[in-house]
Amino acid sequence: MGREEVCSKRAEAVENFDFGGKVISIEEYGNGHINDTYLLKVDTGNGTEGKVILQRMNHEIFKQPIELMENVLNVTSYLRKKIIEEGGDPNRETLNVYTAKDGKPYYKDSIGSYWRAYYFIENATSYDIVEKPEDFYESAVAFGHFQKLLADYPAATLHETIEGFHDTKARFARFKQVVEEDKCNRAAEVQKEIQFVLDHQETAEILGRMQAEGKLPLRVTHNDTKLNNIMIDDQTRKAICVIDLDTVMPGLAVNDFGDSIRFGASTGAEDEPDLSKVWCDLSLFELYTKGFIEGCEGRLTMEEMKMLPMGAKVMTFECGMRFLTDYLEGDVYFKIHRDKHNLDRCRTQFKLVEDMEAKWEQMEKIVEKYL
Ligand code: ADP
Ligand code: GN1
Ligand code: MG
Repeated sequence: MGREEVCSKRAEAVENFDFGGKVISIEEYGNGHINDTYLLKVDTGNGTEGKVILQRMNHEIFKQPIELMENVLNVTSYLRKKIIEEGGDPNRETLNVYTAKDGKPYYKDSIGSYWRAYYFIENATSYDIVEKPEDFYESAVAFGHFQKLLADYPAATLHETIEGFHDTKARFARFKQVVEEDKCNRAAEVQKEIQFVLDHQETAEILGRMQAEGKLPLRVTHNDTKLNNIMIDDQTRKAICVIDLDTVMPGLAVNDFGDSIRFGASTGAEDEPDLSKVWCDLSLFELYTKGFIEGCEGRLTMEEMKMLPMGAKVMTFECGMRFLTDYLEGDVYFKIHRDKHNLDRCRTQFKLVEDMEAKWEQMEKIVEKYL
């Protein structure tokens, strides 16, 4: 879609919601890789300016946006009740969806794109890198707590918004197929990275096998627990709200733990081109471990806790493999902002996997301290 068409469809979407005043500005917002996110400023007429998050959902990736919004509404209204029971503020501690003028929790524009809007969470920030270790700890408590709040949620009623999202074994098989096809003739230059994936078949299979053997339970999980999917209060520095609920589905707790580690315990950005800056910081790993186990409030089994380091390694490996798959396919999934962006991202993830392998015993010892 061209820029003009985007603007016109966005304007159409804005017209079809009531944000309580006149929309006075629209800007692109955030660093998500999937949806198109905009910040709207609204003149509410009483001298105050309101803000709204408007998103064009990625229909290529989320094939059933209506089902997805059903999940989001069901999960957020469930969370709302739990948050009230705990004496919290449901307007800040969970996402709140705007209803479109036609009464639906989304708007479908005239070319079939789906738009949704969230109440803006004021005085809070989503971070792309750990600025203060305490923030990372707080995010761990919040992601653990999120899972605890949803522990009794009727999981069977959730739609699977992306099939096999963390089925690492299936992603491994698909990776091999993509290498085989090599549509964009990029495989020759990334032989080292391809070999890295092929050497890690066991990493791709272990968690799925343990789940099938009943050693790891399926729970309602977030499945995309990177630091920028949590809002941290600017004053209290508490992680107040888990956002980006598009992938809330039954999954493994160790994967929620692991995805946070791969993003937040890295000493470098996810797309850092200089790999000498990228390591797995064990003090951050420890802080997150402590916070996550606390946040889950005794819900994790002993086996799950023991497998936390494996969750970190598997999620990091899987994400690297996904970036490499996308690079080989011509950058069709993740948004990129420069040439070889997905390749840079893939390399940071594999560097982290190697570093975790080198630090494996230390990671296990850290987890043991909190069992
Ligand atoms: P994506 O799926 O593309 O990652 P997100 O839903 O995570 O999209 O949104 C992208 C960014 O927009 C977030 O990282 C955050 O900075 C901001 N954001 C999203 N929802 C809200 C909200 N309700 N209030 C304030 N900021 C938000
Ligand atoms: C995507 O939507 P966002 O930017 O929070 C992706 C995650 C990846 C992540 C890598 C639906 O997350 O799975 O781990 O990029 N989300 C989806 O940064 O594929
Ligand atoms: Mg996000």
